[in-house]
Amino acid sequence: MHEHFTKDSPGYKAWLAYHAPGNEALRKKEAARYGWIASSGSDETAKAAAAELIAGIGSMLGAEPSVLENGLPENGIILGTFQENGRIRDICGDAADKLNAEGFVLRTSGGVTAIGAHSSVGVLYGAFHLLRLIALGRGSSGLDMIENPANGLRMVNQWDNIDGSIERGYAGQSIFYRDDEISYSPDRIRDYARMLASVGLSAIAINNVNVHRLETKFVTGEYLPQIAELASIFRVYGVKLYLSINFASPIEVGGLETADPLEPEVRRWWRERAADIYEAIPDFGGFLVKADSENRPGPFTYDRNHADGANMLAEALEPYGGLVIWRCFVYNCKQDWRDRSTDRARAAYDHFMPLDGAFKDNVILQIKNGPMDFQVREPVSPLLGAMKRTNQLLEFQITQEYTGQQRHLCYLVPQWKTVLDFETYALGDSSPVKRVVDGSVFGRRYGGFAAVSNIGDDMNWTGHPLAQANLYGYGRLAWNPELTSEGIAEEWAAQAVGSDEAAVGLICSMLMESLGIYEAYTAPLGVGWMVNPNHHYGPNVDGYEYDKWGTYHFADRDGIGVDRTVKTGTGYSSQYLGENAAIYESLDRCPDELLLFFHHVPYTHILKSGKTVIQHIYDTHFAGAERAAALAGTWETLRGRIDERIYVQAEARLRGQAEHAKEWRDIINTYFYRKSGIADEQGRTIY
Ligand code: GCV
Repeated sequence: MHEHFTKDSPGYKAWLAYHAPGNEALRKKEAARYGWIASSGSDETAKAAAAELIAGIGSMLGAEPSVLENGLPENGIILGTFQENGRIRDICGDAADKLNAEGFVLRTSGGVTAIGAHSSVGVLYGAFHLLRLIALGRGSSGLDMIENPANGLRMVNQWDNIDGSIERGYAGQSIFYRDDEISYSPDRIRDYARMLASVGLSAIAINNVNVHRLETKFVTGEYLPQIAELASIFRVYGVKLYLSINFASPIEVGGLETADPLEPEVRRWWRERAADIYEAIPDFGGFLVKADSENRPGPFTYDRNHADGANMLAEALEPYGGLVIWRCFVYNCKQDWRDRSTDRARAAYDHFMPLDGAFKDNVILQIKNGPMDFQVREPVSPLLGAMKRTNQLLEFQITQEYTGQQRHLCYLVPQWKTVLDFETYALGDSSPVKRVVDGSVFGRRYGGFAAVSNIGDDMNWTGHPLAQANLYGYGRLAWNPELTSEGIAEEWAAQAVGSDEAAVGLICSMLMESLGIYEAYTAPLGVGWMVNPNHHYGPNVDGYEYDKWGTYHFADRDGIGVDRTVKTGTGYSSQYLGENAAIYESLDRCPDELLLFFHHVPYTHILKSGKTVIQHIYDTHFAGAERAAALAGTWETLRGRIDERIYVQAEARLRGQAEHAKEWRDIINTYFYRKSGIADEQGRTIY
């Protein structure tokens, strides 16, 4: 069992801490407004919504609202579905017609605030939103708002293994598994479900996409009863459970001799598994599949393509409304450095673009946001927007595998916003990525966001307490990609840290600066990698240059960068549509921040900024290390103004980051000084 679990641990309540607002007058006003609560829903989700309001309002406003079974006093909250409650329907009026199945209306009429929706989960989302408004001091005046989630699928992927480890996890062990067993605290799972639902997340794959021996059996009767129990906890909060499956399961647990997707006995085996799963979990979400990727089995073994593999599984899940989420992270992981034509960045497009239109309707392709692998800076995957007849899900990585592993502060929301706002030119010039993946550009039925979660059993969930902002922000963006990075940072900090406005302001400024700082002292100008192979932490400029999983920057004494042009390189730039292809192909037009992703240039090449590449490397690395030290300094000014225990958790990490940034600075600067022989114009210390 998970013995150290306690809800009073610092950071445990995350953004659901429900701090009392600092402004006493406001608190009194709101307490008067929300004095009672009447809920008409009787299912578990409706009850959870009411319970959350009671606890949250009690904690923030000083008195729990009274629960009304009958009668309608003046100042309070009435919540429920339009079907169940005529009063709510009347208050919400025709706003109800503008809602989809998960949306909600918040509307005040006289002293009554109604939370109305077509479904209990919509009501739950409305309750969490009202609590958020109260926490932010925005709940005191009359409300009139309609919210629908922009994306149908809003998912997290746990890369958790049954031995309790988490692939790329930086916040302790799994909250789901321990010592080769499914083992968890129901309370902790419930609190995770609450956190997910509070930002509108609605789906979870509970095991690693690299499906090992025991996890392969999750689709069998040996594990299904326990998995069904987990599903029932998540169900209350509107979160559907998915399983990552092993493509070779028919062989490994089914005793068949093949997993060929066109073999009738293999298809039958999967249909039987689907029947068993839906018997145990009637609202099971579906399968998440990593196939023919990084040595995992897949349809290529049988000379079949990915549509053959995905469609076989889709056929098995179809009778129950289940989905197959098929990952596009398929590439040759054994590139030889002499081979300049193989290009990992090209791989997803090269594999999947020819299959556009070949997938069944209940298949969704999950595409990583960048074509390589969650580096701090990559161009947007050209596959997004290219496929017109295929459902698409955008995959982000909340866990900070390449962005400081939750030891460094790196608020990723601005990076995700750049991806979401990227114009794909898929249909004229109004098809940004966010509109492609929500399904609207091509009228697709399914679409949305998936992301690798960053939580573990550390008491504050994410190790670095400020890394909670990434999970929070991911959920908020999946619900509404129009929200701003600053707005999300403010929301998170005010709810998680408390009501000292100046402190919240400082934390927000730290969050907003952090991505740029991390980028400044790590790999330059979009070239990526330069980390230690395997664990991916810390500088190692040639780590991947000389590794069998080769991923290159091609630095030599004359220059650096990967030539991905059509004219002289791998041709990757041609995978983009419209202007994008021309911009990336052109050395003059390519934006500085992606220059070395697309072009191999001499160190003396002049950037748009007016600096040479080599001077840019020196300047950003000196400045990046200084800015990392300044982050730690800013945090020190918060001592005594926020919860001391949270203060201490982050202090140690920020100091460590400042030290580690110096190591990055020195290793990168020395490497390029020795390669190029060109001195720093400012004569600073380079070892
Ligand atoms: C789950 C990267 C990570 C792997 C991960 C893989 C993936 O390569 O380093 O740990 O495997 O991505 O997304 O499947």
